[in-house]
Amino acid sequence: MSALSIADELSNLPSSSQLFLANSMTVRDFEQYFNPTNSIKIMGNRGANGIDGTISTATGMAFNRKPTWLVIGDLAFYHDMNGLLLAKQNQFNLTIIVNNNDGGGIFSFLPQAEAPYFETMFGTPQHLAIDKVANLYDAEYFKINKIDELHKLCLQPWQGLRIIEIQDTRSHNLTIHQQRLQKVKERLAHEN
Ligand SMILES: Cc1ncc(C[n+]2csc(CCOP(=O)(O)OP(=O)(O)O)c2C)c(N)n1
Repeated sequence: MSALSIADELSNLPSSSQLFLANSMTVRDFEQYFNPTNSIKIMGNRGANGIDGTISTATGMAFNRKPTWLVIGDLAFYHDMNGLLLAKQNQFNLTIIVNNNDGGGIFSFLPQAEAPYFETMFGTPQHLAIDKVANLYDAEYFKINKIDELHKLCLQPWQGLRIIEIQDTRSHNLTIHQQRLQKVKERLAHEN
């Protein structure tokens, strides 16, 4: 599975849903490829575009008890991990989809992706186990690798805090984006 299939699948969210988009690739992917079938509320933290405070802000969005989704990369997730405490304590209906590509996927799109120091300075993999984080905060945890599984989770009602981990690699993420862009270019060339 890939980040783009998350955007594709969440387009089926029911109209009562709310969606919070993390900075880095998530907000860009959804801006370019998200095409919701229902009218849903979408929020994000732009401004200085920090990856800090994301879980806390999404938890604030879930304060109204509506079914709320957060899509986030692994680094932004770790950065604000203790935001999960507030969601746990209040039993907000928050589902967090962590796109775990073990580091900052966005940097693979930049020229320095070829540099010898790339992993240490930009990739910054943390090798942390998200199921253990879910366990710490009593969140329901799912690790999924098929779009059908995400499809089912999107449609079924739930209570409380859920964490859905989708594992990817940064190189696969880059390839998927290049392929999707190529398809868009071909379609546009065909239509013009
Ligand atoms: C507080 C803060 N620190 C550092 C950065 C620089 N930065 C921008 S994107 C990014 C990587 C984010 O990685 P991840 O959350 O896993 O998302 P992905 O790039 O894989 O989509 C970093 C470190 C930032 N924007 N904000």
